[in-house]
Amino acid sequence: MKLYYSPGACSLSPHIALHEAGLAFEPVLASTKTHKLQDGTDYYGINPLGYVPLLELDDGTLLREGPAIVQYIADQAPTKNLAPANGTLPRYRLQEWLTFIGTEVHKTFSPLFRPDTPEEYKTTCRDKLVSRLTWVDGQLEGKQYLMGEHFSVADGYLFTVTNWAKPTNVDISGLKNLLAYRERIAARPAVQTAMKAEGLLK
Ligand SMILES: N[C@@H](CCC(=O)N[C@@H](CS)C(=O)NCC(=O)O)C(=O)O
Repeated sequence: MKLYYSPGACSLSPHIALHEAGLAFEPVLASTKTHKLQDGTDYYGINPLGYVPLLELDDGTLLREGPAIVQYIADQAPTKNLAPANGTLPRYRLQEWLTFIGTEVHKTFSPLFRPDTPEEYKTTCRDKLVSRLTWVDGQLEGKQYLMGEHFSVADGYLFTVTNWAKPTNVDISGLKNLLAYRERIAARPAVQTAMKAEGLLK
């Protein structure tokens, strides 16, 4: 498999999932700025949408969209318990989290990275993020992970997008459960390996 990624982008979530799953893969850097690979290949020729993550399976099949990609990865390593079994209520709970993180958190951060976003709208995004993450903070009360006692691919995704709070000036300093949870995730060997591979940690 190949994972097309950009350092620190949302592709860190499947990057973490691949290491948690212990699967063999090749990371391929695709710049979200130039939309080129390191060898100069036009990334639009591989993913016409131009964004990461993108997972290329061994038979050349391309899988897009972070929440779908991390569930695919989890299902390749069922003994690692990165996602509950398909068709069970806990699996829908995981999908509920992945959808929430994607639509309510990830995509509210995105405008904060764009230089052309009006400041007024950036304030709206920051307020919405604090409100959504305050709700997450309450959900984490008394829990190790989003799904309870076990780390799941939703945790890798939430960790990835909340990494962006600092560079975008979203104040999560009062969210004690979320901060403690982030420390727990950051300490995981697979998370450290993925972050080192992306040059985010020494
Ligand atoms: N819907 C996609 C969104 C992915 C996305 O927003 N990727 C960003 C990085 S976090 C990106 O590659 N942006 C560059 C671009 O859109 O050209 C998913 O959830 O996988």
